[in-house]
Amino acid sequence: MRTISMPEDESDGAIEARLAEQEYFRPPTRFVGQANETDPAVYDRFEENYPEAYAEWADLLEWDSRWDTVLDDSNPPFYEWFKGGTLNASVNAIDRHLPERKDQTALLWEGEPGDTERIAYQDLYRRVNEMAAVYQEVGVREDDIVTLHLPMVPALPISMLSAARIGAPHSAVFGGFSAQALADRIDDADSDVVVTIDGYYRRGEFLDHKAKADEALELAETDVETVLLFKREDELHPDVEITSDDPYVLVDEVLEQKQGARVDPVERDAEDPLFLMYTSGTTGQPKGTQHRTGGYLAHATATSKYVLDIEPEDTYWCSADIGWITGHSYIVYGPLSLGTTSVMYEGAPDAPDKGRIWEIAEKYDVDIFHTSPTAVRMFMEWGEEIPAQYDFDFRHMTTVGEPIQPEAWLWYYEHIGGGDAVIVDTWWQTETGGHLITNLPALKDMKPGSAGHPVPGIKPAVYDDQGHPIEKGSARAGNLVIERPWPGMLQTVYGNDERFIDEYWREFSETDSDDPADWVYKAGDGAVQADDGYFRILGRLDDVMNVAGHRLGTMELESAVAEVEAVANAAVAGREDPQKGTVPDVYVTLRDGYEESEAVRAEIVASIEDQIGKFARPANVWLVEELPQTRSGKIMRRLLEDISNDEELGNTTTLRDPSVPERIREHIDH
Ligand code: 6R9
Repeated sequence: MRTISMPEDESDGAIEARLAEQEYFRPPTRFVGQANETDPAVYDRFEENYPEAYAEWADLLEWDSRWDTVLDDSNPPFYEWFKGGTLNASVNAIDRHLPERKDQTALLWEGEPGDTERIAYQDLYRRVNEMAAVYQEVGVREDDIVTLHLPMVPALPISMLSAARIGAPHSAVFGGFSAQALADRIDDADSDVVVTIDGYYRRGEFLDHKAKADEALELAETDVETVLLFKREDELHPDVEITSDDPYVLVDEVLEQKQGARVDPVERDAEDPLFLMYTSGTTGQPKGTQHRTGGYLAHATATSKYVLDIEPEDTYWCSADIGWITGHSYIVYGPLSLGTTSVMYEGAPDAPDKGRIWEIAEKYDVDIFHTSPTAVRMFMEWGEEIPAQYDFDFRHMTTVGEPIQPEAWLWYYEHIGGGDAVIVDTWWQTETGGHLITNLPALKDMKPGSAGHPVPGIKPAVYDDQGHPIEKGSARAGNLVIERPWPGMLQTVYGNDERFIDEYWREFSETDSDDPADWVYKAGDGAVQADDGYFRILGRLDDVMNVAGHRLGTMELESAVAEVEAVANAAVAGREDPQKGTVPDVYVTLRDGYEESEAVRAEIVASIEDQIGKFARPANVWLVEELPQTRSGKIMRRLLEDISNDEELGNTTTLRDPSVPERIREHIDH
């Protein structure tokens, strides 16, 4: 792993000296004194009493009827959690807080232009009930899947919670995804109701968002019956048009008839799905990660309480987008189930200037701050003078989504945390629902660069490629696996149990066994476990890239490139990037009769933007004469990665023509 280069000034030396002499950092006393989990026995309790101890997590929720069995593992890997229990997620996030905190702010939303909304629990209750009535009005019934394509506006959590209220699983598609990506997800889920908005603000510009839904309706095979359209402002944006034969319904018009409506929450079985979240895998087609209601909500809520240390009185801000899993678990479901105040920000961190994040932190007196290493590296590049101009004081800070280099960690600790906030580095995945490897912050020392210890009851291990466990402290890296089930785990890949088994279980499990001990979950990440038990996560081992904390499949990118007429063959390699972690480099050979040109390059970039979204734009498009292929015709991406990262070439002996990589290197060098 490449490290970040620090600016050439005094702090450079100081930070390095500190890292060299100090491997662990004790959690600040002021934090420990008030933490939600201070009993070191919690680890042993969960270990000795697995899986029953997870009842403690479920007990943080309000159940309509209590479960009979904490874990039914009779049919691995189709585990069932809190079997026999029933509950409703919107009741847990809203209704149950009303007696005590109806006037407390639930969502504190800040628009990019500076408009704000404070939504108290009582307001959220009203708006979620009314929106649930809108869903019912347009014919959404229990178990129908509702697709949400919304930016960071209150309509997004409201649409999620109201779907949950009537037992309709939501499938939120990140707002930055293209029309094609939206259409693919609508089709895979066979979802005939879509929720969108006319537009939103990004760096001062109003982006027409409805245009993507228009196009997705054309592209999708599914006959979408209704598109519920929110408005970003009081009036529909003048550039946005609706014609009478569209399936569009203005949400506000229906809401007007539904004022004061109350919709009884549907009692959901703990195992009924709460939502789908599509994520990239090793094939071109994204997978619909299916999450259950009870286990997921228990996991998100308990980790929000014990890892993020959220109290109802706190103002908590996670700067992720709700369209990804981090926002689902740690902006919406976890924090609201605890009855806290959760901040949402619509726009870019540098709009109108690079102080925006800290200005919001100061304005709302944020206590707990949650962001990605990519953001930390960006803040670091912008300079510590910027946060220094604002008056904010975090008690707790989180990182998520990618490995954080010790230098970036230390900068975050000193310049954002002021040296007296605790930091948790949280490792988990869309599939895991909630944190799996991260410290309970009052109980374990911080170790920059390491995610830390497993969450109580979680059993991770590192295996070599043959499936043999690698001893901790051996300094050998291997495959990160989880050896037994946990409450927040995905139920399956939507509509495709086979793929669920193939992608996550087959490699390290005995798949014909009914004994859960023979089933091991493969995370797809590389990891090392040190002598002290701390896990360090190294990044993806499979064909998945982590670009600025966003997951992208190499195959997805390659199929987008292959759509371009001029392209004969395409391969995508990850290039390490000091800010985004990894960026995609595209290598392409052209079909006979096509010449290398800027136009072809532009077409390739445009195709990626159309098929996936602008956030997936490649760093480079290299048009080359030949790709490194084995004698059997397999493209060796690994070698391209060596070229992209200017590293020594790995083994080239299996190549049909071993001189190809060097020729590519020469070609792109000038
Ligand atoms: C929550 C989320 C999952 C992948 C995961 C890994 C990487 C996440 C990390 C981390 C190192 C951490 N990842 N957290 N790597 N340290 N603390 O990000 O979900 O979008 O599904 O990505 O992100 O590679 O496999 P998702």
